[in-house]
Amino acid sequence: FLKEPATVAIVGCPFSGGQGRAGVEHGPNKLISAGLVDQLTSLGWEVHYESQQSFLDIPYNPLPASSPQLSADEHASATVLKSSDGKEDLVQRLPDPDIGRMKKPRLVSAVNEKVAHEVGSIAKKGWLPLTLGGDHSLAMGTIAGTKSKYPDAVVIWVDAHADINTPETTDSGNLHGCPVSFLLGLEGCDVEPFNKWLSPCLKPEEIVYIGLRDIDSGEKAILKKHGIKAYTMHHVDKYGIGKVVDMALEHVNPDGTKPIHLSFDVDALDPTVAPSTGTPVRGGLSFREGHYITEAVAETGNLVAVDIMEVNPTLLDPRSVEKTVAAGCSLARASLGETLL
Ligand code: 4U7
Ligand code: MN
Ligand code: MN
Ligand code: MN
Repeated sequence: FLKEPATVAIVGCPFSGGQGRAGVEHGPNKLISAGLVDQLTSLGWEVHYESQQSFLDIPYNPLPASSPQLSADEHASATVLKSSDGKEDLVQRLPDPDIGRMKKPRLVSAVNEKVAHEVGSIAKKGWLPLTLGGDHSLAMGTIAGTKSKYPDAVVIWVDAHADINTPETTDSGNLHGCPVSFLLGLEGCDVEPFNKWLSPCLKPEEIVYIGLRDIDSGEKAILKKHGIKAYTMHHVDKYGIGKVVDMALEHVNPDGTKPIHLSFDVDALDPTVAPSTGTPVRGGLSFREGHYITEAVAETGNLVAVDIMEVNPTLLDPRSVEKTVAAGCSLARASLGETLL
């Protein structure tokens, strides 16, 4: 089965700035501690993992949790010590007030610009970037990175949510609900600071959704207006996951020749399967349905990038965390061919 690329580079993104619940920044470390590197090595992949991306050198990044408590104002602008590769530096923390409805726009933008470069340079080596989130705003960067190497890449977006709000339609202001709009360049997305580095790189016919069940009314209008194909849980019930995945692949990749970027939000899974995530929605994919998607994508031989997003190991009880982390690792392995004969 193993076609090129047979080298996977894990990009750990300990980032939570695209949403409001702390803890999702611990997702990558938990997935790694669960043994993901060895697991992927056992599948025959050459695995590169050089600890996590340092986002501390981004001046809008909030202070690490270990830092002394500061008032909100101090927190926004303090000059603090960071330690990276053992060295300590002074970092000026800049305030990051809302822009319109968008929360933490400068931070989310700066982190995603880095992620785009990182994922892009991994892809350009012919390796497969496996990004561990972190919140799903990071897909702005991962997909922009994939597109820089493979301009014709298509996206399979597995999620309870469509993540296609714009800076104008978002009610929450959380940018993890908006990455798809920025990638498509929808109305209202040509805004600073994002437009300094991110230009529209995805066409509406190059993305397909599976697993949706919580779509905002503004998002429904956007999906309709742009004719974006979405297989909701209703379709999974009606046709079964096998047919849904066939139809989804046929939609984005009718000739079976295009590179595929799989962006998997673990909240697509039912909360009984992946409870430790920030925005759970009942009525989700079963363990097998989720895995079936990853296996079918692996089987195409066209997979070039994977995101496993929104694992929040600080939510709920230890058993829930263990389940969610195990599911995340297992989805990553299945994407990289574990269950293919
Ligand atoms: B996730 C939401 F309003 N649509 O915009 C929003 F329901 O990456 C949720 O899929 C977004 O977890 C969820 O805030 C983003 C909300
Ligand atoms: Mn998502
Ligand atoms: Mn989601
Ligand atoms: Mn979520």
